[in-house]
Amino acid sequence: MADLQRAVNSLTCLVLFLLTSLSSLSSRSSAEELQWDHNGYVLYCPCMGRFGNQADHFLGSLAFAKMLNRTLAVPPWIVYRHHTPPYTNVHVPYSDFFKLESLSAFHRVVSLEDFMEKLADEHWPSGQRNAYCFETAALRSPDKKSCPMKDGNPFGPFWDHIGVEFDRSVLFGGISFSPYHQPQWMKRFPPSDHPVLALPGAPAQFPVLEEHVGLQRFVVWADSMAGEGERLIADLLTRPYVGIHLRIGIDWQNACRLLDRGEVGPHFMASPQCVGYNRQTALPLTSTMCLPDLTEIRRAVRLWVKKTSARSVYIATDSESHSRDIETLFRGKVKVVSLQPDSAQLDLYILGQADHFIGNCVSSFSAFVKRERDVHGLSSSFFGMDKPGKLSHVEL
Ligand code: GFB
Repeated sequence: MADLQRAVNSLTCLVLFLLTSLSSLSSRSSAEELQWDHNGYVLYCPCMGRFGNQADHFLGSLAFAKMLNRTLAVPPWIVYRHHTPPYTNVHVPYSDFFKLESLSAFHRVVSLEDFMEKLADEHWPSGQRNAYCFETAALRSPDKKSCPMKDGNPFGPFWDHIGVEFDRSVLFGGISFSPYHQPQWMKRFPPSDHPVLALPGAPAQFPVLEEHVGLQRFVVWADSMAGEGERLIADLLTRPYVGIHLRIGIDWQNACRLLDRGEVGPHFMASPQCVGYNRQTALPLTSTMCLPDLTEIRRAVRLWVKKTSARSVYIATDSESHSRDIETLFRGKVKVVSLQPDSAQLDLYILGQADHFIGNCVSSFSAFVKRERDVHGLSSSFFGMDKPGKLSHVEL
């Protein structure tokens, strides 16, 4: 009798186990299946600038999608590999660098790749693919009525990579991407008639608006990137370490000349991050802040190494690292490390984790690091500005 009872018990356990497994399997597969969002989608090409510029635009686009209550189709990053193989643009899925799921805490997203692979055939088929752009942008086309979606690089290669041809253009004017025009967007482009808003560029401003800076907290490094970054930090650096970003290459020298010639004011590229967003009260932007010379680099590094009792310095650079000059400052007592990583994102990761960061106020590459550090309450300064002003953060 006892044996029979044991057998029944085991059978019951087995049935329960099978039922639980089956139900978890079915809920997993239904969760993984992408459902079409009847509130519509926003698609765009991150066609302006390199990583830092694209990241600024990404935050604004995320806010725009939320404002219209549409799912954001998160585009891949465009990496320009014109000097190294494959000598062309590389389209890197968002999730190679960052966790897509962390964005969902703020708003609904899908990767553009998944959108195309799993949703587009049925819900946005060829023949029904509208392009949306400002009338002024269409004026550049031969017939003055077509959105320049695929004109030139990186536009053409981007949409080719995604596998999209556009069938028709829908033009608009008199509206901007700001919340002020939200009602007009909803009225003009209801998702029932315009399910997919595909735009030639990001529906966002550059640099990122002050109210969107805080969205950086939803941009979380992928485990693979964090793992590789942590391994490098553990192998090469001794804490505390100061991370510095030397943006001093030839393109940057040319850009900073505009400032020297007085052709731009204090608001120049990413500079609102340190001079302040308010144009009336913006602090002066000096040429040292844009292009620090060796004297300034040495001064700032010496100051922050001393302040933080740093035992190593990590130099990320687009050009010369000046590591010898920095080493001699400390007579071998501070370890100076500079990699030439294949992926610029590893530099960003290591700078983000430093005990103190000295960035370039005008560079959006530095701005990415500064925003991330602000999220985690880590200290940052800029060359030519030891005490950057506080932003009047609007929490999102
Ligand atoms: O990121 P980004 O938009 O910042 O462009 P800016 C600069 C690019 O240069 C980065 C490389 O995306 C990297 O590919 N780079 C710069 C670096 N600094 C470093 C570094 O420390 N380490 C590594 N590994 N790579 C804007 C450009 O740059 O500058 C615009 O987006 C334009 O297209 C303008 O050229 C003048 O805001 O600094």
